[in-house]
Amino acid sequence: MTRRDPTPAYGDVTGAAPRRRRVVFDHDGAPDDLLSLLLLTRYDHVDLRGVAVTPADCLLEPALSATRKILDLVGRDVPTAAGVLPGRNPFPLAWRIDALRVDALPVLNQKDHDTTRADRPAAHEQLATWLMRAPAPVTVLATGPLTNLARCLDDHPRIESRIEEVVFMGGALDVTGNVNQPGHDGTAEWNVFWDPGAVRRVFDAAVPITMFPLDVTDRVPVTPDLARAFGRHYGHPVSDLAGSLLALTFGTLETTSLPYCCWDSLTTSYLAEPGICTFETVHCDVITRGESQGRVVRRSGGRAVRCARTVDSGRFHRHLLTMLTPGPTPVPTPGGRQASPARRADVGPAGERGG
Ligand code: AGV
Ligand code: CA
Repeated sequence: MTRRDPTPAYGDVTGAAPRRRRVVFDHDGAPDDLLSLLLLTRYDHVDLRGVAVTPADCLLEPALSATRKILDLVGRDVPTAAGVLPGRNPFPLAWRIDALRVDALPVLNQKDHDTTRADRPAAHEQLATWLMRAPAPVTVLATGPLTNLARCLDDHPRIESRIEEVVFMGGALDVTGNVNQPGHDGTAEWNVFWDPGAVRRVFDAAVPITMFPLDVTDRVPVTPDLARAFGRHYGHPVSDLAGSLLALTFGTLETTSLPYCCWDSLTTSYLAEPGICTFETVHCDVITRGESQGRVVRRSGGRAVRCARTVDSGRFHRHLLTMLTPGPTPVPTPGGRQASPARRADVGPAGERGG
């Protein structure tokens, strides 16, 4: 398989307006994925062409329902699709049920929603259609496993040339993984572990890949200060939802001894403010069998992947607050300093802001 060098025209890192992108989003329904969806809808320069839900870190039905309710809340008419492909290593049910809680949040149930919408065709088929129909190559943002994309590449090899960049939350390069399962050595990150073969398939494709491994996402845990900052904007649907999604992550440290991080939302922020992180090109491989399955390793001669290496966590927090709250607010920074956001999104109530 030929490999294109992963050097696409990345967004400006100097703070100027990000370039326009067509985006297809494939997420797996955890609170952080749904926060990412909300964030993505606030980016004026992003033309969101479809949202697929992978049934990995969620129960499919409530995650799909919550996805549609979020799009409806912000007045966006974007097609959705249900992932039907299984992963090899299931997520803990205790995490997957979070989607039921999100789907029941009052802010997402201000009116009756149509629950009879058809979910066909399945996400991996729909993905091909979205990519082929777009007038120019599309960014695939994946904050869950790469199962749909991998199958789509197998079934429709022509889509390769329709992909501008794959932006993926996954992997753990020089840090410990977050999989704590019998028979596993703990070196893998969950999105890769769920379907290691899918990551191998995407690594084999001639598409530029930008990856956000645990090395960098470990640096952006959900903090009480960040979650509470949204309370100051109580009454604004977008801020309420953002704060509620963050609140739902509390208790993770107590039950798993690892913090809940802004894994997916940091990855998503790259589309708007790529300068929040710095990057390094790493030659990678993925282990697909045995006790290290799902581990992404450095290997000379391996697949070149652009990996996020450092993050300005204060800037990331300001980004979230700027994009997801309606008005000026003191923005807490990790060092306790106060900084004012550079730009603020219009975060009006449902329907105020069209797609
Ligand atoms: O490994 C991080 C990925 C991200 O895409 N997910 C959560 C984010 O959506 C899996 C995950 C790891 N630890 C978790 C996870 C936890 N404690 N709770 C829920 N999901
Ligand atoms: Ca996820």
